[in-house]
Amino acid sequence: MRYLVTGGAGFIGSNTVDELVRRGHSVVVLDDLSAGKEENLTEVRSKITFIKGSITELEIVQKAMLQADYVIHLAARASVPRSVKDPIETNRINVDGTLNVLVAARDNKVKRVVFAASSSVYGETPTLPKSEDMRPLPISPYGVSKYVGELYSQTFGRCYGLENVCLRYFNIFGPRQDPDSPYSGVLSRFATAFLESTQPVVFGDGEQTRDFTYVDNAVQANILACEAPSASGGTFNIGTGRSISLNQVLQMLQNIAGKKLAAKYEPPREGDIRDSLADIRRARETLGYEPTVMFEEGLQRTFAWYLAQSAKKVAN
Ligand code: UD2
Repeated sequence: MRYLVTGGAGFIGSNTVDELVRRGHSVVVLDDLSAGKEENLTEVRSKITFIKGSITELEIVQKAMLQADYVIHLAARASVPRSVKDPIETNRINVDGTLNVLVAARDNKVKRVVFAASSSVYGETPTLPKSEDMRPLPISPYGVSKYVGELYSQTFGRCYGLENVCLRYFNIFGPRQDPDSPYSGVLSRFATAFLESTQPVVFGDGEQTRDFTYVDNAVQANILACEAPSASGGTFNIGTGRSISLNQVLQMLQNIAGKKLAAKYEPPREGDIRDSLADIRRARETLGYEPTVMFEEGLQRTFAWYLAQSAKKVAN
């Protein structure tokens, strides 16, 4: 099968591409390298087609889409605080860009589009765990942009018969998550703070909770979502079904890294959700999804990866 992975040079994208290549599929990556890195694709570079370009340009998306069977649409401007700072840019990439992907998928008659949605669509709905039949109430422009992406995907199913699946990822982390931007995911920031013995910064009191999900689980979900026979039109939470607070994460990292670091507590971020936890029953039942790497093991693997990366840097 031929897969187009938008954002395929990014963190979740490149991990997905590795697995698709391992399974013998043909893969096209469309990535503008605004967040992704070509080095994430080093191991598979000779086996894939890489197109440097943005989903905001319909012509390029159309070109990348040629002969695709499945599209895994991951290209996005991630980050809640970044969307609070610049909602127009988040909308341009996440909403307009997604619309381009859907139009090109429709025109090229692809079998199915899998859209990377987000747990942020739930916003401050009080009930935990979050289940897909709860009404979304996003509290950040990022959450809105991901919700609109879902609505567009499903509407393309209804209007044009385009098969689609929306995956609400819950805080994915793991190797290749970029730690270098102020908007990077918290685990990449914390892990590198422990490596470099700098102070991890906690926004708020650290008692907020997340269903941190190791990237292999998201990769599994992406591929299942393309293949599962009765999944089209569906929205699925992709998490682990367990959550943990930032303070607990810091405690675990102290044990893994074998050092104690005092965190620096700063005011909470605008647009932040307090607690997040996935009900994953629907993904289990319809996609056959089952998280294979739970949090602690994922954190150990992730820390080991950042450690190896920094050793490589020193060696060069
Ligand atoms: C949201 C989504 C997630 C994904 C992601 C993409 C939720 C619950 N999750 O992640 O599914 O779509 O957006 O960007 O909406 N923090 C610190 N110190 C730091 C960095 C962050 O304390 O150095 C805090 C931050 O204030 C938040 C928590 O850590 O309370 C998680 O932040 P994040 O940016 O890693 O992810 P989050 O939850 O915004």
